[in-house]
Amino acid sequence: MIDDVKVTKRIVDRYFEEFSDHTEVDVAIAGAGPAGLVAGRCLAEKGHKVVIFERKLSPGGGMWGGGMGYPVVVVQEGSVEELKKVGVDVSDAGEGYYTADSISSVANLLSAAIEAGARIFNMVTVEDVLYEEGKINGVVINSSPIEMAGLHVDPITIRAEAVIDATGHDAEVCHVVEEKAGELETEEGRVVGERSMWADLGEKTVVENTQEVFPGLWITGMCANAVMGAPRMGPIFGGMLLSGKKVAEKIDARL
Ligand code: 48F
Repeated sequence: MIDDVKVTKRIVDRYFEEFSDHTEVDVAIAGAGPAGLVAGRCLAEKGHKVVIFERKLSPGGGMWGGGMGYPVVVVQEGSVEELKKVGVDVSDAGEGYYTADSISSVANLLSAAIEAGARIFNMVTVEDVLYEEGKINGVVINSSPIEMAGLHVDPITIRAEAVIDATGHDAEVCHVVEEKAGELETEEGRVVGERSMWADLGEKTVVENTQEVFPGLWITGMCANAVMGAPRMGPIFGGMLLSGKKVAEKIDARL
């Protein structure tokens, strides 16, 4: 016989045990798009304790829908291995372009991050940072449904050695930091905002722009181009994957 209350208790007990275990981590990542997922997987593979907070119900960010809802993504030479190594079936479409099913791409990136040990909590929004003595030491989170309902409920705090802003086009964590903690350590000192589509340049700059922008705060993926005022690139994803890998390597070297 199935006891409904036992089902409830199993859910609550497991959730809070796992949540409590991730209140102090090596790396906290805001956003489970492709860049955040690759960063989380690579850091977990290197033995770091990683938590990823994703605002939406479904992690995966902007990768599910491919281009304009056609569920196919493009990756290019030099990044195709990043999809192959997590088990995505990639087709050579000629002239250095490769295609993959976008749903399979997200599913495999997600599964690989989880298997490596990165813990993803969905429906959690990063709304602020823990800022002590000149350094970002964690993230301040709230339940996304609370945020969406506009309820006046105080958030809670997670401590982390390093925080990654992987929130994509909106660069949400960086915006909070520039407003509340101080200038970013970039040439402009602030989030410049992304520029219009130019895939060739955007794909290069997204990797170059992957960096620490404030003590303890790192940027990856589309967020890196948004912060630095570089172009968007549409449904080509190689740069996102390489940026996630790069931020993981940089943080690993620091921790
Ligand atoms: O937007 P997203 O996929 O960012 P990305 O990993 O990849 C960008 C590409 O998808 C695409 C592109 C590529 O060529 O330009 O847009 O850089 O994923 C960002 C994730 O962060 C979540 C959001 O729901 C999405 O899943 N997110 C955004 N703000 C917050 C957040 C927040 N404050 N707290 C938690 N999650």
